[in-house]
Amino acid sequence: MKIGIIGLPQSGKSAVFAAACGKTETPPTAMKLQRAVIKVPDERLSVLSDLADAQRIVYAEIELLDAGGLSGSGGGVDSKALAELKQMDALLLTVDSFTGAREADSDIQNAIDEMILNDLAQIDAQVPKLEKVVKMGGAANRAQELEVLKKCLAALEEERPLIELALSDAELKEIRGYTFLSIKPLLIVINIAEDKLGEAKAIEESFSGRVTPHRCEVAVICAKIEMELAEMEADERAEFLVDLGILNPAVDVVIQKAYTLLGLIPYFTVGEIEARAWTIRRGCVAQKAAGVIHTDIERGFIRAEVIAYDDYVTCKTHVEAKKQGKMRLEGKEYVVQDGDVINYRFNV
Ligand SMILES: Nc1nc2c(ncn2[C@@H]2O[C@H](COP(=O)(O)OP(=O)(O)O)[C@@H](O)[C@H]2O)c(=O)[nH]1
Ligand SMILES: [Mg+2]
Repeated sequence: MKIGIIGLPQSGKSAVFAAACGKTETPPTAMKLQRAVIKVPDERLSVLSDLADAQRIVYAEIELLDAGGLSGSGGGVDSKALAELKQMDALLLTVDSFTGAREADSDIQNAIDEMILNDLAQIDAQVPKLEKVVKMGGAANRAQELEVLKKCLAALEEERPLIELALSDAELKEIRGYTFLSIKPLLIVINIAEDKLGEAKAIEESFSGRVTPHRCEVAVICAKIEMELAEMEADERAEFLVDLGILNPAVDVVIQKAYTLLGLIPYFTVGEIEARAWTIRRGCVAQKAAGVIHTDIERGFIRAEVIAYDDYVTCKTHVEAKKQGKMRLEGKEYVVQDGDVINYRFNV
């Protein structure tokens, strides 16, 4: 799962990227594309790890790309960056709200408009071609594709991002071959000044109400402080967080929101060796979820022993959970829930 960071030059893209990777320095601007695999923070894993006395924790991961290239600045779009962005599963837009020199609302709107224009150019060229094909009856199975494209075109012409259409899975499948930008889930990261941290919550609320199409989220961060946090030792960081009056680094919240926005949830496996998060799509059933660990487990699936996270924490061990009737035996069609602790019975 890949997330691309976009935004105006100097809006804090590289700062957010660095903080998310636990790096301390922003790289020279000449280095345009940077990639990193980052861990999705989840406090539940350390709780589980402690309970089971596990040797290690394995977090869920997502891939982050500091891409630039699409900014809403109206300037030319870097074609290499754009090609990369089209491959992303979601976009993260950083907005400068720390210099006081910019209007966050219009920066957001401009970035969304730029995506819309880009998609429009792609669709505009495609619809007449496809209409011809369908009319000639050459490819009956593409009539549906044309339907969906027209629906998209209508939305774009009304200057609405495609994500707002909330297309069904079947519709999305029809246009899988296109790489639209405004269809990607969008996380807007408002980058505020250090002295505004106290207002972070209020700022977040004011933005969530205004600029949120379907599957769009807002997070507020001071990227500069986040980079400082990333630089610190654990003790020092804990102290600093207390001083700031917050529980977790804001960048953790950003990563968690991005993960959720992608429609992903984790389930856990817990043992002496490791406490581990496995990533599935929300709505995934037990047998398919098993395949994330190993295709053998999916193929040979018999039952899933499932303990809800809270029950596990209350009972503290698999054995005790079983004794108290908190371990459920679920079949292959069971819809796995966020935080389920699972042990598979399988046979290969
Ligand atoms: N004061 C302050 N400066 C920031 C913040 N975030 C980024 N900066 C600074 O703004 C400049 C541009 O940030 P950078 O991440 O390189 O922007 P990019 O061009 O979008 O990658 C750098 O000098 C950062 O140190 C912030 O939250 N507060
Ligand atoms: Mg940069």
